[in-house]
Amino acid sequence: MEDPRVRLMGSFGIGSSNVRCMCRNWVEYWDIPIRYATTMKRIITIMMSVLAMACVQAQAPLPFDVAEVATFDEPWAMTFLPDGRILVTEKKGRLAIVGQDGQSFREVSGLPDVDYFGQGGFGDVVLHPDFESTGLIYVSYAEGAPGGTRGAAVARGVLTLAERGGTLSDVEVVWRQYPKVVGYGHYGHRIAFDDDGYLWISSGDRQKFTPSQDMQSTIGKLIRLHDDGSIPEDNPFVDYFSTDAFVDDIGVYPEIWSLGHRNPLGMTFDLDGQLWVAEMGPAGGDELNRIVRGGNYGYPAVSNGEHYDGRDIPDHDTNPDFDEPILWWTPTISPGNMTVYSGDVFPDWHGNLLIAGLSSRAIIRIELDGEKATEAERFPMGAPIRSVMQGPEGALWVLEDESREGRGRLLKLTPKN
Ligand SMILES: [Ca+2]
Repeated sequence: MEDPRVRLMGSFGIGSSNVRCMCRNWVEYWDIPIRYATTMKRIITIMMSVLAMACVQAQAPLPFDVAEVATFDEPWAMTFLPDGRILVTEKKGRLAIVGQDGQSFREVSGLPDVDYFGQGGFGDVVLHPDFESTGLIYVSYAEGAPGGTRGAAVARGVLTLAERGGTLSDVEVVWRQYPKVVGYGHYGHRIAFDDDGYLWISSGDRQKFTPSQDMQSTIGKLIRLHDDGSIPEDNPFVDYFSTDAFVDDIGVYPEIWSLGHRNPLGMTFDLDGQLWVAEMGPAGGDELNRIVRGGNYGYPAVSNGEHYDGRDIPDHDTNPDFDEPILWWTPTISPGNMTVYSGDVFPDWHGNLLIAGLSSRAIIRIELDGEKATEAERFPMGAPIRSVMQGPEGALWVLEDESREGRGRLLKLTPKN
């Protein structure tokens, strides 16, 4: 979707002569008695000036310089190594290492096989919180299974860096989405660690709708685990079998932290440790959710969007049993990922959320105030944005996702002087 504010400007024009001209036309068209016309004209001129100013602001030049660093084939995610180099995943299954100058391009071998098709393939990459002592990295990917079924999986392995690249060894799968289903969409599979070292995984609804409300499935959920994949005893649903007569005590529900998610692709903790998730809505209704323990975010029972075939989905405000999004978007922004900005290079953005926008082809800046969130700014980038991350010095690093052309650039954003 294009930025609606840019559309506004296109339809109204911003020059003062346009404003005057339109006012005259309106007055003539509506045949307003002449004694009101001057006042009306003044009011409308003021209104149009305010609108024009807003439009000018929306069209203001980007507050950062954009430098192209490297080019990748369908890049999906990135993370920074302690030595400053960047790990970049490509959906077809490659894990690349590249210097911040775009040079010294290397590959990591020993990765799990990925099931590349549709939205599936290689996904996220994050370092273990104690990477420097453990060497562990975590990767997510789509995994094939008998019968043409698929599911998201998260594996970890020890990354050994060498002159000519890197090797992943001692690879073990720490989580698998359950159950595996047919289809190629909505894996989710964003990975994050919190300050206490818990492993968080977002699990998409696999375009299957109702499993998001099914406690015997990890589809459409947020998952919280120990770093080795074991289940924390204080997860909200570990004793769920005692509250539901139809489930036994060997289900997958102990992994679940929250439910009713659709395709959560953005997941990050703010500077106060609060977890936020940005997820793709259906036709309309993309969401920014503030995650609470055991929360139910309503999909597919409620959504501020509708089904793609036009069928209605009741809006969130029709059912207070579900947790409402803090922000939602129609037209959609299509969040690719989300990060919190903690650097000093863009001081005004400290503590803000930044969302990579795919269909919106933009970076969206969100200001937080406790439990509230406000869209503060939207930076048009001219391409679908898959990922935005903060680098070690506080600059922003961006991955484009021009999957149709089979290429996507790695960009570095620094403040304009
Ligand atoms: Ca709706």
